[in-house]
Amino acid sequence: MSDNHLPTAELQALDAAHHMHPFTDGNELAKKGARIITKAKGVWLTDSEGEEILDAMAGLWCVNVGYGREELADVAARQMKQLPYYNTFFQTSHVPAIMLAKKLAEIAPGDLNHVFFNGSGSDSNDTNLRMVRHYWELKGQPERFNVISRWNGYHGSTMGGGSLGGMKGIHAQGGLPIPGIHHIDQPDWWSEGGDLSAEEFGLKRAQELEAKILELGPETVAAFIAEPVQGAGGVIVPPETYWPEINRIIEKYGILLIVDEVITGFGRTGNWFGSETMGITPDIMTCAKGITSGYIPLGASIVSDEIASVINGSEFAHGYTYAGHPVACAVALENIRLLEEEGIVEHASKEIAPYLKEKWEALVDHPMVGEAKIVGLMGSIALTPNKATRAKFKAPGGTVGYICRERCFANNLVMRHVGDRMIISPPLTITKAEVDILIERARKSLDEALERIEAEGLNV
Ligand code: PXG
Repeated sequence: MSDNHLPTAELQALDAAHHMHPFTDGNELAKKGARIITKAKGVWLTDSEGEEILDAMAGLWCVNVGYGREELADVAARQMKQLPYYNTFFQTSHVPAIMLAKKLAEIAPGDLNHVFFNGSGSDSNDTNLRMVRHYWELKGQPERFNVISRWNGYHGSTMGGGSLGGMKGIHAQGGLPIPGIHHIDQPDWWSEGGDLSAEEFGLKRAQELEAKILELGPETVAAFIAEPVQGAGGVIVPPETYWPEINRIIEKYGILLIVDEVITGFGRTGNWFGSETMGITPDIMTCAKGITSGYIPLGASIVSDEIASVINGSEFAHGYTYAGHPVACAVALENIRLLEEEGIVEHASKEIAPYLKEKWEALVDHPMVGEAKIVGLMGSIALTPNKATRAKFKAPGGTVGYICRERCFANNLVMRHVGDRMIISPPLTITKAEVDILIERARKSLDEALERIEAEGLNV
């Protein structure tokens, strides 16, 4: 808002003194000083030094309509003046929650017609976990307690979300996973596919679901949860054989499918939802991030007619103070209006995605880039010292990715690393000219990273 702030060094010192950052080594950051973002417009961030940075991550995969949309600010201000807060507990409701629930029911696929609002993706998945278990209790099958998810999936960092996720670093802290959560391997052909073709591997990894169901006992399994395309895990696009086989297994054993659309929802993969792109039929869909383009926190569990009819039959002892917050719902409605009326989802999928795909996939000609994957506007490249063997670097996983990310940052491009994969997920409003800048900066950063790792002998 204001350019009139303390000097960067002072802000960094205050940040280090008082601000604890998520997923960050605080002492390391304190030594280095955080990069401080002060404003943003479109796909461009400005930092406290006045540098302009191309945000190829849309914040944290969320700013789908781009930064600086005044319509969203205006609607928030209007709603705050009219009704800044009211709850949806104890038989009350309000207009923004009602209208957003109706809208979500309209745009969500299949018979997902009912919305339980939450505050974020993590707590939406906690809701989902409790809801599927309670659903089976109400159906007279309380022994259906187990939920299956995947290693290297990400479903948040609350006790439930962190347990459902398959991030070993999260599980290592604080006694996770909680009981009744079981993980199967991910469909990451590049890292784990060995000598199998991608198709064979996709099938094999999907069949792990069946093996796990049989191991646990089919009558004890409540649900399977997965992202259509793993995001935080490194933009892992599953082989084409994967989801059809998962569909077959879900149907065969009659378990519920929770599709975590926190990243893939609201246009990210070329359709409104990743479930459409991947051909899957969720019983529950987890939404957050792009639902408001990140302008204000909101999460939603969008559930099927069948689940709602069972859950609504008695009191579900669950809910958050800010569930369906009127300001967040009003912003979400306006955000969806922009996505629809300005044809942002369609433009991104028809105009930008093919253009970006061509340029992104061409990065495989870089000596350090193995595979390049992209679906809609989420993409990844795998860094490797040997493309033919899909080798990993001898340096600990993530060392080379981190160097590459640092080069990107120095070149005013936000491109993240997950281990030794580099990932992008730009605002859906990115233009072709901005795609060109993204790719040019990515190449330059890759070249500089390669130079550095060669100098340090890390390129093996
Ligand atoms: N599900 C998925 C698929 C997500 O990507 C969550 C749930 C949790 O949402 P909240 O709103 O509680 O954060 C996420 C969030 C990363 C990164 O490093 C990814 C997320 C969050 C923070 C960092 O890529 N995804």
